[in-house]
Amino acid sequence: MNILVTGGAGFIGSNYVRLLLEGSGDRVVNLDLLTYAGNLANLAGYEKDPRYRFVRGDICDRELVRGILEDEKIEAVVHFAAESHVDRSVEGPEIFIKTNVLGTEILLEESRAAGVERFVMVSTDEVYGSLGDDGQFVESTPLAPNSPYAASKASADLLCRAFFKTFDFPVMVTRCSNNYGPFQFPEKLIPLMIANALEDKPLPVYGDGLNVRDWLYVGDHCLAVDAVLRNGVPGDIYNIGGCNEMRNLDLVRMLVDKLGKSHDLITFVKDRPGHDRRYAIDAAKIMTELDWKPDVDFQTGLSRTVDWYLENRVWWEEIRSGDYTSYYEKMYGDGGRHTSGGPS
Ligand code: NAD
Ligand code: TDX
Repeated sequence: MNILVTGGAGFIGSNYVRLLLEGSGDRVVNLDLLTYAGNLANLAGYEKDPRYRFVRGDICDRELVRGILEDEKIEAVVHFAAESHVDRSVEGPEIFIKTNVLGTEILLEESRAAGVERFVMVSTDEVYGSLGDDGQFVESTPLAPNSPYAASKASADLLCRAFFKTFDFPVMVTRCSNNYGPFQFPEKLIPLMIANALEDKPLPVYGDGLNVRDWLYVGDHCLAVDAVLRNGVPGDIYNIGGCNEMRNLDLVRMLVDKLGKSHDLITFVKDRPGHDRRYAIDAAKIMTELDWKPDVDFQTGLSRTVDWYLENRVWWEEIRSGDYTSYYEKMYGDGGRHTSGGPS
């Protein structure tokens, strides 16, 4: 198959491109703008693979998208490209609407015109909003996004529904829980805590630290997306989850222990506005219909991840010494989240 992967230089996208190049005979075109989150180092070594082509460009560039779809005779699209960080969407929602909503619409429209046969939209569990102490999101849970990021993903997710209902365009939507693993940008919880701990810097836990996330190893997410690409039913939605709920504070403590650091590094900071309390995914549908299940248990995945960040210090040190420094200062420095909260 000729597959267009968008956002293939990011965290999940690069893991997915690697899966395709190593585990299938497919041709892969990777369209990525290389924003702050895109990094060609994530796919170092694959540039020379004759089945792989990288194109630097914007999914909002209609002519470019059209050209790639035609020239490469693209049969399937797997759409990861997005602005992906909730905190950044609180600071500046506009780019989230442009990339996540308009970009998705352009890809859908051009893919339909080009006769693309399968389109996977990588959505997120955040479209469902927040849970209380009980319950899990199922595919029919009403969408109730709370952050600008989540609202932009929900809009894109619903555009996919509209393209299926209106045009019979063969799009499948996945809604996955929190990913972790190699190549995750160190603004997200797990890599941020690992990198800070390794540099003996404070570990900023938002609010009381009792918010719950369901963690899934990135390789398992990629296998789930691939199962949906190959065997998913057009028009269907697939929840993907790790069956692995953790409170943020417990997770941070676990990381501190794995790294042999002091718990005194843990610092409670001002909460994220609109912070969703709990996510939990019922992934029974993809497990029964597509025979997928998470393979990597959390302790194994977390140790693997910690080892990767230990062995690839240059990768994250370079990121943290660039533009990211000013982001970090803005978010966590004076005027940012330095005010202490903590469990009551
Ligand atoms: P990421 O931020 O690491 O990567 C996003 C990639 O998209 C980057 O390479 C970036 O350069 C590229 N990109 C951004 N704007 C672009 C544009 N206009 N045109 C082309 N490329 C552009 O994100 P991630 O964590 O790998 O997430 C990938 C996808 O998975 C996103 O759609 C996200 O919403 C979804 N998702 C992520 C998680 C998670 O836990 N990280 C969970 C569920 C769903
Ligand atoms: O410094 C921090 N301290 C902290 O307590 C950061 C960065 C996060 N947190 C908390 C907020 C969340 O409760 O940790 C939890 C996880 O935060 P993120 O890593 O920012 O992830 P989250 O907001 O849950 O969203 C992620 O999962 C769903 C991805 O970033 C999204 O792209 C995906 O859609």
